[in-house]
Amino acid sequence: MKIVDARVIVTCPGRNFVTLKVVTDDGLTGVGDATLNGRELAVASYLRDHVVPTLIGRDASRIEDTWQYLYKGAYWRRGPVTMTAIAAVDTALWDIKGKAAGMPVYQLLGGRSREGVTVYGHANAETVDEVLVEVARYVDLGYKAVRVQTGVPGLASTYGVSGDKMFYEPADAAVPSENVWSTERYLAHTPSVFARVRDEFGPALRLLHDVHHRLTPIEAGRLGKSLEPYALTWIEDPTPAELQEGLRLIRRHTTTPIAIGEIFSGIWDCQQLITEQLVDYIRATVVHAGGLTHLRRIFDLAALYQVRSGSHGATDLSPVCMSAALHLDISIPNFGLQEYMRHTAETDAVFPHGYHFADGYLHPAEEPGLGVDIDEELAARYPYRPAALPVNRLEDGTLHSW
Ligand code: EZ4
Ligand code: CO
Repeated sequence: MKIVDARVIVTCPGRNFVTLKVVTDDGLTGVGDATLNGRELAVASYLRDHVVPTLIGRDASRIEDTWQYLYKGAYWRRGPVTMTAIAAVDTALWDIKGKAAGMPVYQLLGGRSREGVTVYGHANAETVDEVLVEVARYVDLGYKAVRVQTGVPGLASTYGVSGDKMFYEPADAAVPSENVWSTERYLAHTPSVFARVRDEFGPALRLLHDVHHRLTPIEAGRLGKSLEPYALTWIEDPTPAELQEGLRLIRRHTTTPIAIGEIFSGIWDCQQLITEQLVDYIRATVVHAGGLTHLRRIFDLAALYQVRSGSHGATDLSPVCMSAALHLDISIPNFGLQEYMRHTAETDAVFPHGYHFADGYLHPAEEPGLGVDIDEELAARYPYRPAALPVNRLEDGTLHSW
């Protein structure tokens, strides 16, 4: 089963996506997501110029060996561009493996460990009154878990809060737009949001909140402590995590669970977070953390330390990534939650897929492989448009962590 072709497809059906499509000599095809939000063309070039030439003629059945070849063979290890490119190849090869075996990929990963993949949606609005309406919309759709974000009084705009509620897109301008941040205003406001939401929806609804890396560890400890009465399932990215030991300080001050990892590219970004039990959920995902092969390695390590998965699933992760993530989610023993931001109808049309949402759960496709494809003709109608994530400044103009 030799690889005879590998195409890098860049398309923008409402937002940019990069996809790798691998073709074998016996006519099988596999797809892998290679989208790195705001840095898409760097990965497209990495694949086209440096990876594709090494794939032609390679045995498509050798998934692990190909992973090691691309990781060790490049000399330059890790990093989001490299790991996203490796992820695309790895995902496409798993897709091909499933098709060759005549099984959905989750069967090759050990079969089902649960009936469905519990997902959470994003309720966001400027005010608390408005966000209650958004939470209710998700509850009416059957969601068991909802992430809640509001604007902060006194701040003009806040990352994670947008006009379009179901199809939120943070990469909103070719040159980054700018938000202003105040930790003081945010910490004063946020507990009142969750007091209202918990009071309105009762104890069973799982509530989450994303801090988007805005706080220092001691500030995050204070936030977690102030949210304890409202029993959140997690606070996400309370602080940037390059300094893994920094999470110890948060742990000393709060029992609010912590989820980190949407920007991680591999196991070396989180091995201390996991082995010291400094987080409760690891949010790495297929496309940015080296594909199914490497993400499974991270989740296996996490299982030893009672850390669950909570994979990133925003709109910049294509339906190809979501399809792959669901096969892992349904099979691993330590699944926690899966983020699920809905894609637009244009995106869904470019990426026909077999997964579906019902009553708060996503269900992976049952056909052989990952159960997702890219319509290349349709994709060609949507040329790339530069779009970057916003930056964040403090009120005095200091560049701040987003
Ligand atoms: O900022 O996907 O939890 N979800 C998030 C997302 C991320 C974007 C970055 O590309 O934080 O909105
Ligand atoms: Co996040």
